[in-house]
Amino acid sequence: MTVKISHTPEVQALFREAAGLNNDQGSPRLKQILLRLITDAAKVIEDLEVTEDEFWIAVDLMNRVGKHTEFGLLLPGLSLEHFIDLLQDAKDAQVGLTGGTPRTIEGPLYVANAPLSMGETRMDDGSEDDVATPLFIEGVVRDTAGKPVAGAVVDMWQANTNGTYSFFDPSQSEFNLRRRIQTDTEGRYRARSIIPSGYGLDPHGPAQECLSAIGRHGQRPAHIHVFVSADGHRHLTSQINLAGDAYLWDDFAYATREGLVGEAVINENSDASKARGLDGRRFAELRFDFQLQSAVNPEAQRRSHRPRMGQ
Ligand code: MBD
Ligand code: FE
Repeated sequence: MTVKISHTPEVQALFREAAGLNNDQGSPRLKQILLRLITDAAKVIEDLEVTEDEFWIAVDLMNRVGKHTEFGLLLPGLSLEHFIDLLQDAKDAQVGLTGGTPRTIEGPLYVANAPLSMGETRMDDGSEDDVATPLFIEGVVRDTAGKPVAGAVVDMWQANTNGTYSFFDPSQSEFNLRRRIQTDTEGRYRARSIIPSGYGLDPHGPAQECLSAIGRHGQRPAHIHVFVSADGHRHLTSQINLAGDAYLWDDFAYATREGLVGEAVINENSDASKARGLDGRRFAELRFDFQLQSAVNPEAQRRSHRPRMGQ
């Protein structure tokens, strides 16, 4: 017989006290959330007969995840960042807010205030010219009626050929592979970049340690992140995930979605290469258009207030 005490009045009173409900200071919202978390954690411990050893091993893991700033990786790995998207999609559907490019997770590797260019830019610093395949990205930002949106800002960030991101990888130059591009009068944006490699969790870090303990990898397909914003339109957080990657539909963070797969088409024609300003070597082209919903209120034009680097 398992012993159950979490439902008793004494223990419920203890949890309410611990969540601050017996004082009139602090945040009622935080008290509400913490009371639920404490109560649900207690039920997990009780119902699954979590041992003292298991409890303290979990505490140690969480300390190490925090010390390595890997919560922003582990929680997407446990599907919760994607779940927040699914929940927002369901709320949108309920009020008839549909259409446009699907949202998908931001992930933890954005840096705000990347250089801003008009119409076109180059995203990479040239340091991988010997090893990277140049990638020409272009597309149009439209509204849900199909009308081009001029002056939209396409804020893109991606990994290099090692699958690492500037700032988080201090060996890369500042803002390498991070750019903001404002669409021209016809809603177009263009960027010269490189084909990114997929991202993998640090194999020796605590997030991967946790995933390995449940038989999972920590790999993402090659992808390019994007925020698209424009006056009067709903902010979009999304990604272009590259077709052909072995992890396209086996993404540890569950970010790939229908409508968010782009194809980097290889072109080996040396004249086309030269016309692109290259020396005749192979390159790739990726066409990706975005569609923005209208903003139902001014707040909808803005991205979430998540704390971010560089702002
Ligand atoms: C990434 O590059 C990423 O996009 C996500 C979602 C999680 C970890 C690394
Ligand atoms: Fe990423």
